[in-house]
Amino acid sequence: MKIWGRENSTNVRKVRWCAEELGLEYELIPAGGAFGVVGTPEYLAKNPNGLVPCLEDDGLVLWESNAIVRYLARRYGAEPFAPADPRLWAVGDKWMDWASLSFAGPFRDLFWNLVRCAPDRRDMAALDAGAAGCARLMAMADQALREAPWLSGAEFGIGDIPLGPIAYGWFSLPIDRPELPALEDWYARLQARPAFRKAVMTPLT
Ligand SMILES: N[C@@H](CCC(=O)N[C@@H](CS)C(=O)NCC(=O)O)C(=O)O
Repeated sequence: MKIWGRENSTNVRKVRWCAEELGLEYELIPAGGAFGVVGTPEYLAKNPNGLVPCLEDDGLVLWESNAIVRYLARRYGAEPFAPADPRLWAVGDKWMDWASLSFAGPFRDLFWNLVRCAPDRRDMAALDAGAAGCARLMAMADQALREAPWLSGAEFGIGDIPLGPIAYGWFSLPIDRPELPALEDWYARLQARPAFRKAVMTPLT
């Protein structure tokens, strides 16, 4: 199994974390950002988006991080990580799509301006809007985590994966955060997982 990507990418973190949770062996091929590769004809033939991550496994080439997580869970996972009940899949799917679609804009605005931008080039309006957007969305996750221990329900599952790397960034950034006890408890339980520490808690750059 091969995964193209860079360790500091939120979307690559998801895929690596899932692979680590499942105990899979894979080769991480550095790509994206300073590594380049993503613009080469060979890479574009695999992933025409020119983005990371990209997976190759047993003849299958797959891009889109959530699709890769679902594939790995279905192919290599077992209960409760990969539940047989379609209703449990649906709960995980909902949080996966929500974390990716709703958080993409606010988290990018917050993270890029704080971490990847020189201080004198920061767009403070975008940064503030991103911080407010992330806080509002995290409060939604906190509410859900008051009702069930995991976003996936009673057990840890794929629904928890996409928010994990975003939460790592959010809890690590030097920003004001609202008090969200259920989310903090969930994040503490993520940090206790060796797979999370290995694949997600890499330097924030
Ligand atoms: N929807 C895609 C988004 C992929 C994406 O935006 N990847 C970013 C890194 S998080 C990327 O490739 N950026 C360009 C680069 O690293 O060169 C997915 O979830 O896989």
